[in-house]
Order: sequence, then C-alpha cells, then structure tokens
Amino acid sequence: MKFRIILAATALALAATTPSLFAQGSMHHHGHAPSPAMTAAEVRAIDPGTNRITLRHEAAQDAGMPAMTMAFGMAKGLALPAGLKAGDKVQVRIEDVGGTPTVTRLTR
Ligand SMILES: [Cu+2]
Repeated sequence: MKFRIILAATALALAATTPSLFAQGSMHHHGHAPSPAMTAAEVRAIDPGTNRITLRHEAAQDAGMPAMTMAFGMAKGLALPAGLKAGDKVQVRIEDVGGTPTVTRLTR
C-alpha cells in the first residue's frame, strides 16, 4: 500500500515539474499550418523511375511560385489516378519536403 502511494506522489510531482512537456504537446497540436491549397495544373510528363512528375502549374501562393512548367518530386505513397497521362488536367497540393518542391496530393 505504501508503495502505491509513493508511486502516485511521484507521478504527481513529475506532472507538476514538467508542465512544458504538456504545453509543448498542445502547442504542437494547435500549431500545424493549414494544408496548402490545391493548385490547378496540367500533366506534362510522369517518370515513375525517378519518382518525378512535370507539371505546368498555375500560380501557387503557398509555394511562392508564379505559373510555370517544372518537375516535382512525388511524395511517398502519393496516389495517382488510374491511367494518369500527359495532357491531363489535375489539381495538386505542392509542399516543400526536405527542400524539394513535392506533390503531396493529386486529383483529376
Ligand atoms: Cu513551380
């Protein structure tokens, strides 16, 4: 019995002395930037070998890019619509992944 009381007291003391842990957790939860908006684009080329996709995209405010044609990395596990090919009109989410402009979502 005494042992259980000591454990409970220790847990309380830990909670009281580590408020930053709890604060950090809640800040993280509320601190996520909203997902970047989808940007209209047209597929120019898909290269599964290098996991890259070339798009002619409209201005992407969140990525700070005017309209242009460029190659993007494709995020791990990115689901491409079946039969996607050059010329298809799509909507993409562009995000910086480790310094590489990357398509993290693509819909047709
Ligand atoms: Cu661009």
